[in-house]
Amino acid sequence: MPKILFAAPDLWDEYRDALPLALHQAGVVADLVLEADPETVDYIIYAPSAPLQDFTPYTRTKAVLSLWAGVERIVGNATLTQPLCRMVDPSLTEGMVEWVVGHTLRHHLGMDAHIVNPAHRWEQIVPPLARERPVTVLGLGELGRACAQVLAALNFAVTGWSRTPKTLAGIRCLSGEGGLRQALTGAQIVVTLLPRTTQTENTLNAETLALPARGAVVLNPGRGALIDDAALLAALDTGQIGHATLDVFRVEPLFAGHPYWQHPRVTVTPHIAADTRASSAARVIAENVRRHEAGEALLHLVDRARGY
Ligand code: NDP
Ligand code: OXD
Repeated sequence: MPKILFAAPDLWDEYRDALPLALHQAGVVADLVLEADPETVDYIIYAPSAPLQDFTPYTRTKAVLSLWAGVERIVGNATLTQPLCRMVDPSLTEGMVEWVVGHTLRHHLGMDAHIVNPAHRWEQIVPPLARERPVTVLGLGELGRACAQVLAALNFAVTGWSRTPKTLAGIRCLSGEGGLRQALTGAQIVVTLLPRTTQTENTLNAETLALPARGAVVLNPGRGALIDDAALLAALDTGQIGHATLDVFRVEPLFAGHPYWQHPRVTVTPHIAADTRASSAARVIAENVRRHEAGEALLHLVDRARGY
């Protein structure tokens, strides 16, 4: 019977029912524990809050299964030699699509002008149709692709950008360093859904923030480090960027007094764009344990060299 160590004790209340149920439904008979002699552990369920940092003693462990999609805090851990799987979960994707579409529509339709209108001004500013609104999604992975596809289904003029070339119906797909300039030039809404790696750090910087259309909106539900904060604040101050809606930050929680809290053209959401929901995430974990025990390939393996 495989032993599964749930290494994120602060999340146990959310998973104490969901995981046994999911394992049962997957037909996996396992010993699910919160503590164990490392040498006896077959699988580790991990989250960034996990106190576990040294994987060296886990000599028998077959895989580390992350409850988070982003793995930047564990992927470089030199003691981790076991396969690492990240979270790819339909509920996470659904949540991200809702956040991105909601905030895109807020800016596309100019909703703020009507929601906060203390002077009761009757000002008929008709927004363009979505087909006339260029939206660029940086990152065409599990989350970026789903967002781009839903935005395209709403008729937005969507461009997507990724590391490797892609073909997606109804989306202009660009890739590589050369494609970034083209992807950003003239964009009116830019969504960042890249992982944090050494290559993606400061993807939006003083130079690249100058490329979108004047007054463009930045939506960042990816990672704080994708944006050079000082460059973004400067671009907001000049009006080159009209608004930034930010869900993720270099240091979280965003500290009181951070310029983003004060800026009139910044909306802060507190890393809630897409939460990992225990019931569906537990099914992803259980399926991976089932697969590995059955000799099938693990799903959602992280490529250490790529960093995501
Ligand atoms: P994926 O790994 O599925 O996709 C990553 C995408 O980024 C891929 O398209 C990849 O290109 C692209 N990419 C990576 N590096 C580069 C680069 N150097 N240049 C161009 N493109 C690059 O990740 P997900 O879509 O699942 O998640 C994206 C991120 O979203 C996570 O890493 C995490 O940081 C964040 N996230 C935030 C949440 C929140 O609540 N705010 C919740 C969950 C995730 P290619 O396809 O060619 O490999
Ligand atoms: C994740 C996140 O990576 O919540 O799963 O940001």
